[in-house]
Order: sequence, then C-alpha cells, then structure tokens
Amino acid sequence: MRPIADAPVTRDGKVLVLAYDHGIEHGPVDFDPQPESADPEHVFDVATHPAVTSLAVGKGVAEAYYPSYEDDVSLLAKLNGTSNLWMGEPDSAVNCSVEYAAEELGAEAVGFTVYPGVNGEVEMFEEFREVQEKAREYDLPVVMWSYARGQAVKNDTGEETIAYAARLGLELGADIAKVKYPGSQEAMETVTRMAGPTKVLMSGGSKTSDREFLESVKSVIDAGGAGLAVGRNVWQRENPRRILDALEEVIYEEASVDEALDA
Ligand code: FBP
Repeated sequence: MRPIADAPVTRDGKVLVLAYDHGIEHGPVDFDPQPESADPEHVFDVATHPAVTSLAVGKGVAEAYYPSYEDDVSLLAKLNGTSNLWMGEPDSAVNCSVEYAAEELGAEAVGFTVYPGVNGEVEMFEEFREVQEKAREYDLPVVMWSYARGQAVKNDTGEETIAYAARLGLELGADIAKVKYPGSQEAMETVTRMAGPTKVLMSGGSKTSDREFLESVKSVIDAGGAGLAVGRNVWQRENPRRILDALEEVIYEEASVDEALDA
C-alpha cells in the first residue's frame, strides 16, 4: 500500500522538501555564501516556514537537532550519502536504517539516493528494495533521489534520461521521485507522465536568480509535478524566508512568477 495520500510530507498534495544533506554530499564549501547556513539550527528555523513540508537531513544532524524541532518541523531522514571526497564511481553509503529513522529519530518520511546507470546500480537497487519494503511496514513515504549517472548517461538533464529516472521511481516503488530539471515544461510533462502515481519533485540545483528559479518551479507545477526538493536556492540566500514566501505562492496558490515576486 502506498502511504502518501495524507502523509505529513505533503500539503494540498504538493511537496516542498528543504534539503540539507550538503554537509555530507558537498562539504562545508556550500555554506560559504551564507556562513550562518553551516549552523543546522538556522536551517531548522527556516524549515518552520509553512511552505516547507519536510526537512531532509542525515542521521547525525537529526539526532543532534531534531528533538528541539519535532513539534514544528517534519523530518525526512536521508538514509544514504557519500562525501565529495570520494573519487570512485558514484555510489552512496547507507548510513541509517528505516527502523532507526522511524523509532529513534522520529522521521515521518525517508529519502534514499539511487544512481541508475552506475556500475553499482544492482546493489543500489537492492538496497532501495530493503528500504522501500521496510518503509511500507512503518507507513513512511519513500522519496527516491533518482540521479542517472555513469558511462551510458551522455546528458544527465536530457528529457529521456530524466523521464527514465522518474519512471524508475514508479517501477521501484517510490512514493516520490526527485529528479533534475529537464529544461522545459514540455519535457517535464513527459517526466510526470512516465512517473504515473509517483509524485515528481524537481531538484533545486545551484543558486540562480529569483526569477530563473521560480520560473523553473512554476513550469514543474504546470507540468503536473508535485513541487521540489531544494537546498542551496533557499539557504544560500540572504533572506531564505522571502524566497519561501514566493515558493508558497507558486506551489500552493497557483500564482504566476510575477505575482509571487510582487507579493
Ligand atoms: P540543492 O537544491 O542544493 O541542489 O539540493 C538538492 C540535493 O539533492 C541535495 O539533497 C543533495 O545534497 C544535492 O542536491 C546533490 O546534488 P549533486 O549530486 O547534483 O551534487
């Protein structure tokens, strides 16, 4: 059974995951543009904004900070992750189990990265199976970070690649698939069609202008996507609440980008 319908990870069927696993995935360099973002407390505070449906963090950050925020923030435990110092084929160590996320951390959803196309794809898919089946036992929605990589992937943001990445979310039993933006609303329509009932989220990516960022989010929503999972485009901004106000308009209120920017 799919647990997504009235899960806390959604608002009116839409999703805005604030992603903050960058300390492991990219390292402290991501915090340089806005040094206060190195402090998890700052980002947990940002995540109390009503536009945010959950905050994605790894086990250690959750253990240290979530107890103070469990009434105000919904926790999405990111179960795997690898540092940017790793120079091998893309892969991701499993750092936390579903049981630990549910029982010890108090997570209301779990997230797991798969890299379709890499040499370790078989093992990653098998790890995902264990996560997906255990999450069903706990009635936790599963978000699959689906990033096609490896030698066969010539263009990791091409429509075909992203549609395949999203489809794998459906095939492997993810409730939500998080994929890179394929560049246009038309391409995103193909992506959401391929994902069927699996909700599709756009991955935020590196920081861009307010307008460029909101226009891509708007095209995802208009294409039938559920929203986005975003990190740097929120907490690398001087005023992260301002962009969350605008995202709230675009994602939940069907506002145009101009309306959201003027609000
Ligand atoms: P951003 O919005 O900052 O891109 O964060 C989304 C995210 O998926 C993070 O959860 C993750 O740390 C990062 O992107 C990984 O990005 P990449 O693998 O492309 O470097």
